[in-house]
Amino acid sequence: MIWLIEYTHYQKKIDPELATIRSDYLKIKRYKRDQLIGRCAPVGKRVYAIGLLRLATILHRNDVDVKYYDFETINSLLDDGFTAFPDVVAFACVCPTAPLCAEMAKRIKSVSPKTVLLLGGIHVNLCPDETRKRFPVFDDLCIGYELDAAEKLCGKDLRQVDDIYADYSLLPFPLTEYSINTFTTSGCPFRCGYCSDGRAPLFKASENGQLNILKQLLPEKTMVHFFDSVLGYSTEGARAVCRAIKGTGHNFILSCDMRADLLTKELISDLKDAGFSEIRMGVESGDQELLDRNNRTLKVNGFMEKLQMVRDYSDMYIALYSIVGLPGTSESSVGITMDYFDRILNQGYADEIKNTQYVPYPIQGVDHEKRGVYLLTEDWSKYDRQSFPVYRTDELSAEQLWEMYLRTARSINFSWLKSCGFRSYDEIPFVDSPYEEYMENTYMLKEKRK
Ligand code: B12
Ligand code: SF4
Repeated sequence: MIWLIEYTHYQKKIDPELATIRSDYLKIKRYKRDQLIGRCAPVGKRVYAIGLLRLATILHRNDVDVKYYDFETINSLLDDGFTAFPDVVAFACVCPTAPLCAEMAKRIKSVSPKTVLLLGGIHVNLCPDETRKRFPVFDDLCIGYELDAAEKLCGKDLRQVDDIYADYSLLPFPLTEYSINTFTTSGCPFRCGYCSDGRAPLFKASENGQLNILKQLLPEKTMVHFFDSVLGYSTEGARAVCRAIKGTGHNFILSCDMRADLLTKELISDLKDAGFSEIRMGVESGDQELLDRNNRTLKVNGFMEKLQMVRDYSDMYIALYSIVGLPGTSESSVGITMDYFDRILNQGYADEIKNTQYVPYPIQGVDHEKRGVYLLTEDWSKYDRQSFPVYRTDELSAEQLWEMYLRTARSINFSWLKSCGFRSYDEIPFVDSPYEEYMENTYMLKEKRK
């Protein structure tokens, strides 16, 4: 018997100032989305790891006795004195949860010394040697993807299953309790300097994101997000995905991540036709020099043209991702970026800008110092996008980076508020609840706004 434990998200208390900024952000977001998209079915609070679920499915289809758990359940079992752990327990982690998996593994080892403990997931694939060294509690690491990873996990050759899918019935809770993420392709054919998605192998999953199955399990108007690094890998690939999605006859509210330079007017119409209400694109920064330094090929002007094209050919909600703290960030680049974002929001080029922090995740063979990034702590549990920076750059200290992150977030909120016609957060008409997104589920926003 093998137990798989999903530990790719976790609960963490965030800085009170950031919590205030985020709660303002979620308030405007609720208002704006209600206006432009309308209400969706209630959002589930749980998170599943579709990669781990695919492994569980491969094992199950090969008659391996396997169970998928979330980390909260295992914590409760341990707290209650449970000792009957199976022969093998394997964890899926991301960088900040690797130390948490190790803590849990130690607790399991202490009550069930014979259980073989394994660690897998994206972080293990990106940084195997250092992870092995730091966490000797694991009997082994499971490096690899899909069938290859499943074989390492159970230690035997498995029957080839060429149509790998995620069997949602293997999840411990009903699917309606989860927020729904899906994908059609893994990995990314591009190589932006700040991102590791291009290091995952390219492989294709179901072209319609399994909407044909999800349709039978979820209510109408459920929000479903496609997280492909690059939808369909190309414009033509994305158009094929749209056709496949349309063919399912779903009635969901769809969003997808999209690389702006792939957009054509035909693709925009196809996205709309397939039922996409929202597209999310990386704007990252408004400073061309900074973007060049980080290998971003799409120019600032070209990006604006793409936004205009989406406006001209659809009524999709446009959300943008920005990153503060890329190598080369300075007072001046942050100033340029805040002005640029103000223009984007107030001239109606986009409906939302999500502000995140750059985090230099450890990647074997990559020397961050060569890019002007110097790590200040080796504690991986702090490597998340909401905590105080774990690094400094040639140009800025960690304190300055943090201050610029908060300043940019505040400025985006204010520009956004203004673009909605309000001068203060109190002017936003009463909404029953702030917008719910995974941040709210996983980070504890206990601090109230003063
Ligand atoms: C969807 C997603 C989310 C979703 C859902 C997470 C989930 N549980 O699935 C949400 C929005 C919740 C999320 C949150 C975060 N995420 Co995220 N997320 C992704 C995303 C877009 C897709 C992940 C995915 O499902 N990939 C597809 C599957 C098939 O691949 P996979 O997960 O790698 O799994 C395969 C293998 O790794 C392996 N495998 C996986 N697990 C295991 C376990 C075992 C035992 C074995 C043998 C093998 C194995 O087999 C799988 C099948 O092939 C990736 C980026 C990307 N495009 O991959 C980022 C990514 C995984 N996220 C990342 C991060 C950092 C986070 C956050 C920590 C960010 C933050 N806010 O600080 C948060 C978590 C915060 C919190 N407090 O909860 C990073 C991880 C970086 C790293 N080096 O660890 C990534 C890579 C993004 C990036 N480029 O920086 N995320
Ligand atoms: S930022 Fe986007 S396009 Fe660039 S490597 Fe990452 S996923 Fe690919």
